[in-house]
Amino acid sequence: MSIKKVFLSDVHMSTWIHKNQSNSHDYRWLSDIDAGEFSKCLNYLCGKDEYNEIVLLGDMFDNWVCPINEMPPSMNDIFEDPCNSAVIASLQGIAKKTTYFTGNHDMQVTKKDITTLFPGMKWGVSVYYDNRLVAEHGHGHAMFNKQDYEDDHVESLPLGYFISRVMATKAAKTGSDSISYIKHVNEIFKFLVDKSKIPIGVFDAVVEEAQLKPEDEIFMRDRSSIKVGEVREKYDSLYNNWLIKTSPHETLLSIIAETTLFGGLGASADYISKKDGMQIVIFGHSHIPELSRINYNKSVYANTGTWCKKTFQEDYYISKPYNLVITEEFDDKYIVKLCCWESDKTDPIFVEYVESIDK
Ligand SMILES: [Mn+2]
Repeated sequence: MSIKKVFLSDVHMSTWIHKNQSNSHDYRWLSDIDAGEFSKCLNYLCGKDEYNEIVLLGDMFDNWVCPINEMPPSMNDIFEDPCNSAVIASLQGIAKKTTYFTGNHDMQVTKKDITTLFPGMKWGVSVYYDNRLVAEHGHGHAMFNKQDYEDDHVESLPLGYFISRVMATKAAKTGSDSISYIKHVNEIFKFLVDKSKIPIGVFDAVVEEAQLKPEDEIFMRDRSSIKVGEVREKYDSLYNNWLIKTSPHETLLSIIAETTLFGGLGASADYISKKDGMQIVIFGHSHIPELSRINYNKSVYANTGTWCKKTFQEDYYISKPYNLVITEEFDDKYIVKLCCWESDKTDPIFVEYVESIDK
């Protein structure tokens, strides 16, 4: 007998405020087709008793991807939007064997929200531990996306929140993909000598791409607003804050985590594995499904990828979105599988890569 666990993340259920206006493109990351496939996958997992536990690893909901000139939706607006009702019903069906962890795009979701919406679902506190397996969304290792309680930033929101708002503004205007900020981080990281300028350099690049000006206003949930130029000033010291609070090494890793260079978020997985003796490290967040060896080949890093086809980073590892990570625990070993969902198949969970690791 083995214990099978399923790890899923980055579904990004949202709303489309402009949907009744002809001058706006659909800026949501999760399309209606993606949502339909995710719902079908959950229903499949619900009917299979062999999957003992389901771990939702963050960014299930999303109130970050919203143009700056709109007041962002409340979580209730997202819960009640008919475009999410099928997925929510499917999640209710598997609630009793499921734990919910927040990511960055759903950091405003509360324990009360989840236990009310999904009776029986467990609320996970920041990190999932099971012996020497650790799983978390991963944004806590990334410079632009870790929640910041200490500094006088806006509503404890990280810089990544404003990057998402700016990219959504571009997406609403032009209909083009909104996750291309990774290209800017890659470029700026490679060529900039003064690393402390990276956060503002990336923010400036996305602001320019969205054709915004410093005096443009970003509408917030509490009906206040903040100017693009003010955001730039408030987060100017982000890099130096990381240096003060962590170490030069962790600061460097937190930038690498925002890129696709040097292993991206996998470099943080390698660091955790070595530091804490973890055999399996599972992250989401990057939208890059991955299964690789870390810690001198002694440990495994898996990434749960995404269910949003249009944000899928297809240059890496596997060629399809709709990803799942499945772990199977035996007395003496773990098997970790990186999978894709293909609804037209007899067994719709298609195993792309497998790693086996002795306990
Ligand atoms: Mn994320």
